[in-house]
Amino acid sequence: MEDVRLSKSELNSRVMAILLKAGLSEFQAKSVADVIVAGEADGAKSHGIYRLDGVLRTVKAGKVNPAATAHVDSSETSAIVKVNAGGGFANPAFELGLPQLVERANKFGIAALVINDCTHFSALWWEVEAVTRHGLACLAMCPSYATVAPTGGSKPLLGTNPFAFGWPRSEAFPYVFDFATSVAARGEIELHRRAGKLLPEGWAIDPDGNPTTEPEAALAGAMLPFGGHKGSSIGTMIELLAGIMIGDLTSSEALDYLGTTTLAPLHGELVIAMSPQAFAAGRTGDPFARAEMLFDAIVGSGARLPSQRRFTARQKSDAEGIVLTAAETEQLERLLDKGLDAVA
Ligand code: NDP
Ligand code: PYC
Repeated sequence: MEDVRLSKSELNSRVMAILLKAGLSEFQAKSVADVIVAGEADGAKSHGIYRLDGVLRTVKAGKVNPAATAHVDSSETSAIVKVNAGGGFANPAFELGLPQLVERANKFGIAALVINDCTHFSALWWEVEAVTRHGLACLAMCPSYATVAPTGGSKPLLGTNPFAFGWPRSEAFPYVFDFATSVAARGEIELHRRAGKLLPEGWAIDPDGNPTTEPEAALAGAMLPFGGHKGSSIGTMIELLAGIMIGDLTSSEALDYLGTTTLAPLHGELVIAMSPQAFAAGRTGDPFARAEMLFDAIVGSGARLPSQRRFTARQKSDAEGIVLTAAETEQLERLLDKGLDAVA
């Protein structure tokens, strides 16, 4: 079998068909398919179609409700918009809460979207980019399951806890960064394992706490936070804000509930939207114009803006389609043919 080139909408139809066959409702399947296809189109392989097996495994294990209907769970006047995902995926719950988050951020200058009881497996740039499309700056974060040892420790107590930020730009793609607070996303370790490649030094420790470059030993041991004690502290902050503060599970509790790291974790998510105009009101200068000067200076210094690689990949996918390897096409065919029987 050879490489196959598909348009975004063709890939979306295939992914939708797989999710519907696996028992997801239209409501759940549409948002999940959109974020997976966006990951693939943006060259964000660790959160593209590779995640489908995990989604199906989580459905099969009964650890996500594939037919959940999310509902808004907060008063109409609060700056905190709460959406309960009902044990379903975070993505449809985010879509449900987004209009209210935008409306409250415009009204109060700042607002938060709290998503509770959701299964979250996807990249967070999806959420922050959606908020920036409304002229708002955005922070998003969530716990994961405990696979990261705090700096100096040998036991996995923190999640890979992704952290993303977006700033709107009217004439360009938004400024967006989005990263795991571990040295790499766990999906990267699994991709190294599948490719038979050693990990870079400094990514992980084995179950005895010794440094390792073996993906298997890293999966059994712990990953390390990025930037030593700094990443360790940011990962801990995410446990506090997007776990404990919103009354949801920490990464340790999520792992206890799941009992394995081979499924997608159930916990909460926090998305904060801010209006730069409201914050800068009464001060000199347009915040958007000033931001552009900063971005120009960064690029002018020889650096690149985060997410530019991804946006370039998106433009290429939009123009030329998405190329799937023979193994990836076989994966999609297997999942469509066998449904939940295709996964352990
Ligand atoms: P990466 O290290 O791949 O990228 C981190 C960010 O840094 C990206 O915005 C990237 O932009 C940017 N970047 C990379 N190199 C440069 C550079 N030289 N100059 C400027 N910017 C740069 O991310 P991770 O592997 O840590 O995370 C990957 C994904 O995994 C994220 O989307 C995250 O949300 C997701 N994730 C999700 C989890 C969950 O529980 N749902 C858990 C953990 C991670 P670019 O993409 O353009 O290279
Ligand atoms: O890549 O670390 C990761 C991850 C965990 C849960 C979803 N993605």
